[in-house]
Amino acid sequence: MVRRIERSVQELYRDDPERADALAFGRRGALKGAALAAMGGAVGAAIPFGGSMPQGTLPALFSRPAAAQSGGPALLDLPGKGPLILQGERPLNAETPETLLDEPVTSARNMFIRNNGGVPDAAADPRAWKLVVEGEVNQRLELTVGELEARFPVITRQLQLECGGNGRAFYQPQARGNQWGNGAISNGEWTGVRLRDVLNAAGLKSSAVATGHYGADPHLSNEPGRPAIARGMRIAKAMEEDTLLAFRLNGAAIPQLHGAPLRLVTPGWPGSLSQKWLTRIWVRDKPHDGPGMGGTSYRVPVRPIVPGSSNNGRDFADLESMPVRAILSSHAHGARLPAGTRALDLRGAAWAGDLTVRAVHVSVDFGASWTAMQVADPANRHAWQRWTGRVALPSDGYYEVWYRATDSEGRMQPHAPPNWNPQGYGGNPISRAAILVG
Ligand SMILES: Nc1nc2c(c(=O)[nH]1)N[C@H]1C(S)=C(S)[C@@H](COP(=O)(O)O)O[C@H]1N2
Ligand SMILES: [Mo]
Repeated sequence: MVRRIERSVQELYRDDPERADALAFGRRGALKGAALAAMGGAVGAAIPFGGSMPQGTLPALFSRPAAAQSGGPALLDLPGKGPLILQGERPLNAETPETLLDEPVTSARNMFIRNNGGVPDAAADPRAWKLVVEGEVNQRLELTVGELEARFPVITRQLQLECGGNGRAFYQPQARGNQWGNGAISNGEWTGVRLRDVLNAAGLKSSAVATGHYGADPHLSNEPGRPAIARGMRIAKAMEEDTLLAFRLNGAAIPQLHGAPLRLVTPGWPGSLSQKWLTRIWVRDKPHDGPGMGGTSYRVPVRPIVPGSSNNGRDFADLESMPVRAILSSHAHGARLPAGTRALDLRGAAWAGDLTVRAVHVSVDFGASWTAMQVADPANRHAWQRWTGRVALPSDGYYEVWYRATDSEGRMQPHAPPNWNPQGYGGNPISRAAILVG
């Protein structure tokens, strides 16, 4: 009997998770007796805290592919880059597994890759690369990278760069686009000049309300002059002290894939505002309208819409500061630890767009109790924050490490990704990593 349920639960979780859930939890909504044993059979171990497993939530082991599993995701194999999770080859997109984000400063090797078009050829003379600043300015400027560096104060900052669609994979029904988990984030150390200093040198007219950004990457159609993406932001963000025109990453030249020789870094806001291979800033007298603006692009509903409904973006607003999120970098989802392991020393990072992170909590008993982790201050504003902490385990078995950050305004990561939208922006649910001991 138990064996029959066991097999069916495991298969059902794969084929029909809702029925599996109903079968395992029954009418009382709690996992016990034969059903608990069956669930243990399905996850491959006893479940010490099985009594508090929530109904209606797919066990983490079945809900997220583990990189370690056979049939797991394809990995990137490219000189200079780590084994990132391949999301697509044309355009080239790859996500960083959380365990590769264990470095306090993200190496170029481990940075996620997000392209909307092609990757342009490397500039023959990077110092001679030109940036044009025009539009609602008193004086149009044309500056080389060499001139930018010579003329304006050069600063270095650790800055979070997170794709607006990070966490998209958690939306149900599925949202359109790369199915990022939590790994479309980096915290590199960028060197450059402030966009604000350059805009001030050009002189903003009183009509200047927004920017529009252009880069040298070709559109996938190869149509000359057609931008792959050209987004823009409110002038206030452009004038913030951490918004950089960057020409170095981690003390070295920026790799070609990451926007050499000049890119914007607009920390805390959707990564699409960090234009790579930057050639032109167009200062606008109205919100920018390039590809990637308007409709449902990088925009979220002002009032919640029915999940899965089609909507052309009426009553949507641009996603600006990114929501709070934590990653776990010390243990891979699906990891197996030796029998007898009685504590987990956990590490990770957390960030919250323009805000900071006040707390990170971890639960290993399906949310019945939470342990506060130690959260370090950011290296500077807009850098992520590292967290560490220890949780005890009562015995061998199947655990889920649930990790959840709280921002400086008290907002926590929710249980389910909030505010469903067609392109899946802002999905920051509590994360769950399956860990097997013994
Ligand atoms: N020119 C250009 N800049 C771009 C993009 C692009 O396709 N073209 N993609 C943007 C998006 S959507 C993101 S999330 C970041 C990713 O930066 P990375 O590839 O260096 O990690 O670059 C942004 N800048
Ligand atoms: Mo992005």
